[in-house]
Amino acid sequence: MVTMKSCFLFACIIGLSLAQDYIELRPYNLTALNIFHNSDFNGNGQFERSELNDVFQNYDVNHDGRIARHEYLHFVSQPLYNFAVILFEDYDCAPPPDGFVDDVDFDLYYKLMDGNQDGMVDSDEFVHHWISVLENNEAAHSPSQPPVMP
Ligand SMILES: [Ca+2]
Ligand SMILES: [Ca+2]
Ligand SMILES: [Ca+2]
Repeated sequence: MVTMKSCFLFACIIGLSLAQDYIELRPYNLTALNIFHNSDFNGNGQFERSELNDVFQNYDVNHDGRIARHEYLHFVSQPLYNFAVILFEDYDCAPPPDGFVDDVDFDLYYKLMDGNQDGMVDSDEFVHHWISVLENNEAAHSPSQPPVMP
């Protein structure tokens, strides 16, 4: 069911990307915190396992409970397309990768974010996770020649 929960994981960034060739994601800690606030739908300061489904539900265009690669990438445009390709491979983490992100992948990915393995992802864990994702994939989301700041 599609609701007005249109805060995709990168909604804030995708919105900008419509008008810009270049997206500045630094400082990463602020970007990560921004993503957290857009993903903590009930605003309780925790990113619950169910909220991972909420984040992705609008990508599931044909409502079969899993996100196909093309469904995910359909929502992403340059300059974040290459980054999104990598992100989808990260999300499709349950072996073997099958080109779909479903609950098995979500379970595993959620455990990956849950640094202290207490079954709940708090804002620190979420931010820590996304900072390393942003750092590790810098080449995919940053142009080789960043614009010169005045
Ligand atoms: Ca929450
Ligand atoms: Ca999968
Ligand atoms: Ca935790």
